[in-house]
Amino acid sequence: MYRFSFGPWNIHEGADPFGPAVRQSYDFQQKLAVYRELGFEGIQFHDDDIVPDIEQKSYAEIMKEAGAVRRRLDELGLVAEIVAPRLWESERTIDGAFTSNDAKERAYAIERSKQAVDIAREMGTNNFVLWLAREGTYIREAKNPVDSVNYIVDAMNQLLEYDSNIRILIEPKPNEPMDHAYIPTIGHTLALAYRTIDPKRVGGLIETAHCILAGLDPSDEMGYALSFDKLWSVHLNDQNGLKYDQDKSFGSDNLRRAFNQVRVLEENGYGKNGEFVGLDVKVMRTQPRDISYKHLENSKKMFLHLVDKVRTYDKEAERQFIAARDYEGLDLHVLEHLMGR
Ligand code: GLO
Ligand code: MG
Repeated sequence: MYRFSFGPWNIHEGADPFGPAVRQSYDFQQKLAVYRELGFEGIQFHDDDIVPDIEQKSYAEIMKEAGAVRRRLDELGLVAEIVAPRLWESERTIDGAFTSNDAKERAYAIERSKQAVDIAREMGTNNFVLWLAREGTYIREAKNPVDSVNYIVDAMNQLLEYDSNIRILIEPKPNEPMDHAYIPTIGHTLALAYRTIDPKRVGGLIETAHCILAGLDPSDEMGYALSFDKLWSVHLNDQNGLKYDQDKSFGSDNLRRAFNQVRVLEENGYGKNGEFVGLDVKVMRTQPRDISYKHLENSKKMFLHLVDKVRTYDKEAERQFIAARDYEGLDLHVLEHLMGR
């Protein structure tokens, strides 16, 4: 049995860099109702999804509001899967958070992250996600790459020291909003884990689209993390080639690539230690408001259809094709299975 999650930002108003919102917002309580209706149990949170206008509030107010959200989730039978500090929207992190050239801004990023660790504790999760959005450059000369990596390690160490239960899940992404990010792939992520004071508590969250943007295959990236026991969450979605980050519905661009992701997860027992099948999907801007969460429903449905495809796949035939080194035969075997032939 798989458990599914998504973030409240996945139900959105349709604004993009070229045009404003086209749908009225759903408020937080309405979004919680959608989780229940669609059979999702886990919520992926940013600190300010839990406490809006977080920068304007005192620590005591923030913890009080987080406590109230936690009680509401308990009532609804929902759980917080992850908490992530939204470090990329503040006026104080324009040049990056942990890698800003300004020491005051770097200190702010660490303080804000420690506060988000406290929020995670309040929400009952030890999964602390870092999507390192602005830890990179628009032009190479703007930052020192060695110092930048050291700053990220130092920030992680401070967080690991601050709370002995949290574990850090880095969500790598190669670009956007930056031209180049310092931690673009799961390989970079795991190397970083071993430079911290507690490598056991650092792992990864792999997003399909981010792997494709790096020119890599998502199922191989997942396999890499699984071989280290460090795939602690996923953001399944899809992406049509090298362009802006699309966050399409899972399986909608390339069914075979989606099949291979489900296969590597299923065959390696993903979910057996409580990991969620997380989605990070955007609905099309054209979608009417009252059906603007179909992308979530469809992505979950596709995942389950593909679990079925993995379980009914003829592995003995695969073994024979491999033994004969007949990869042309294997290719057709996979395609016909996906086509139901
Ligand atoms: C953007 C990321 C972003 C993160 C989220 C959780 O490209 O995928 O949506 O997943 O902020 O940290
Ligand atoms: Mg993501």
